[in-house]
Amino acid sequence: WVEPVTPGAVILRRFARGCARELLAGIDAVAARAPFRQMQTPGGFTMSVAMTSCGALGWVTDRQGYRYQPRDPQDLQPWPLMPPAFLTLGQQAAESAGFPGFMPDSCLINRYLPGARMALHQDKDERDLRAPIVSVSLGLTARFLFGGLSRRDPVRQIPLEHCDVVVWGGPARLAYHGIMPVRPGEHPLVGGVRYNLTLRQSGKNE
Ligand code: MD3
Ligand code: FE
Repeated sequence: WVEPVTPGAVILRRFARGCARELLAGIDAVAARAPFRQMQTPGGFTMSVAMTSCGALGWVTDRQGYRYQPRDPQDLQPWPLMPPAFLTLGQQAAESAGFPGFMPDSCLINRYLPGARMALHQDKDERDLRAPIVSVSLGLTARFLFGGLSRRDPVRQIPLEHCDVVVWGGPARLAYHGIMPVRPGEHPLVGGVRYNLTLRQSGKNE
């Protein structure tokens, strides 16, 4: 079922149910080549979320700043190819939400162990902010924080559960958002962890 969040954003509850195992196999395949790592923020803090990427470009952060780059900074190799199941799901979700022609060139994979969180932020490192972002939650439930276009706008908490897919586009694309610390638990398929895939069109398309 479809749950509107705000203009431009919809939650497709359980949309990934049919492909969860394939997505998890894709995560394992990517992580075998480009392991999860906790990156440094430009301010020098270590992120509690561990990340890796696949596709033509991957999102990285270090003391130099945030950016997308074609190679993994750990081994200077190109990022792993995007698993076909990621691309198919992302395109189907975007289309269902009213964004046909979504061509993601990057998927950031976030891994949350208990206690990991993501502070309120905007995603604005992508070159074309007209393209939506598709996010897929797997494993432990998270309390997602959703604010407005200003950091001072009120923040809502929305639970995101296993196989929920959210499409963020239009006026929601630059909204502040984050994740509360993940609580310990055990998911029958995924174990004691939460994964989030975010499919992005990070470079220029045309
Ligand atoms: C709203 N990830 O990777 S997904 C991120 O669950 C990120 O790992 C969170 O925020 C996570 O940048 C939240 C939901 C999400 C992703 C991108 C958005 C919400 C968004 C972009 C714009 C607005
Ligand atoms: Fe984000």
